[in-house]
Amino acid sequence: LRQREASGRRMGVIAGAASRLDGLGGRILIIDDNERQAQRIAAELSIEHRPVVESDPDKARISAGGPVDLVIINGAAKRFDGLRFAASLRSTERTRHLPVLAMVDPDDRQRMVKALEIGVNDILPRPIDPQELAARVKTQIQRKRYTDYLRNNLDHSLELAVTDQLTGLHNRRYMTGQLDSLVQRSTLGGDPVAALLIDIDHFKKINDTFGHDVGDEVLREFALRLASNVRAIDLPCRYGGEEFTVIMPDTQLEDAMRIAERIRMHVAGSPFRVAQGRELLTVTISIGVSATLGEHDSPEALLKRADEGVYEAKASGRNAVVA
Ligand code: GH3
Ligand code: MG
Ligand code: MG
Ligand code: MG
Repeated sequence: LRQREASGRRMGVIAGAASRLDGLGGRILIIDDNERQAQRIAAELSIEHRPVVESDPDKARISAGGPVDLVIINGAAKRFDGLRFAASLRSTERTRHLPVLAMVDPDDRQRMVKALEIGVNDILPRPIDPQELAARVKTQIQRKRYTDYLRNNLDHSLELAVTDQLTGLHNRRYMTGQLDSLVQRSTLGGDPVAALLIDIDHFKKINDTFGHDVGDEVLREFALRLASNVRAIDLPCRYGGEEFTVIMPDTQLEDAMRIAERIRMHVAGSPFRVAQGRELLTVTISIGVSATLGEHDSPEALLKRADEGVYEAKASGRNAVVA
């Protein structure tokens, strides 16, 4: 059964990819100052695609920044330099990944070579043969769909790798990487890095009394309050379970203490509304604070001192900040 499930999931992935690849009609931007030629190409393409014609390069640039799947450009336009325009699409972030087909006269070897040097995706030899046009356009759009799909998936998995799914804060792995480089910079003579380690008080009791789902709600609400009470340069993270960290670049211990105290009050000061508003819970936290001490300090030692602060805060009766 497990094997069937696994292969079912694989099928799902493939079907998902395929469904993104079918419906190959694309938005095609034709950039050509030869209006008759442009309209002829547009008419050919309009059976399967949505072509738009621009004869003015400034307007074409604006259109290219919008939702476009493919650019067809006259490489031998009269009123502007088509190949230069194609090169500028390549050097602009927004249009870098757009496939470009350049219409070139096959006898014009020089222009042909230049087009390929610029990195156009394919050449459309003139005069344009409708079947060849359809085939080359289809190939480019198919590739575009697939690379878009891969790029979206990559972005998604990169985000998953650095984000805690329950709270949306940074996760421990991301925090550790950032902390390593910040501490290294500070030991080389940079400003101190401060760390807060925050542990929710008697969290087990919240789970035991109201259930794990309410516990999760408390974690999410806490994360919101945490994120809105630190500065833009600080990194709030879920360290694990009901423990959180805030990494504070360029921060002295005293400033970190003040921010920790502000967070503590914003948590203890107003109750958490959970379970669709049916419960109001007073939540408190214990915070340990530390800051780097010079050239021999390390991320591990920094976090250990913050952890000792948490331990003392708990021992002193909780709902406290200790450096
Ligand atoms: P203390 O004041 O000493 O910190 O007491 P505590 O109950 O908060 O400490 P303890 O470490 O004993 O309990 C932490 C609990 O957090 C235990 C664990 O089941 C719960 N927990 C960890 N991760 C999650 C989570 O993602 N969701 C929920 N709902 N509970 C979690
Ligand atoms: Mg704990
Ligand atoms: Mg504990
Ligand atoms: Mg706790």
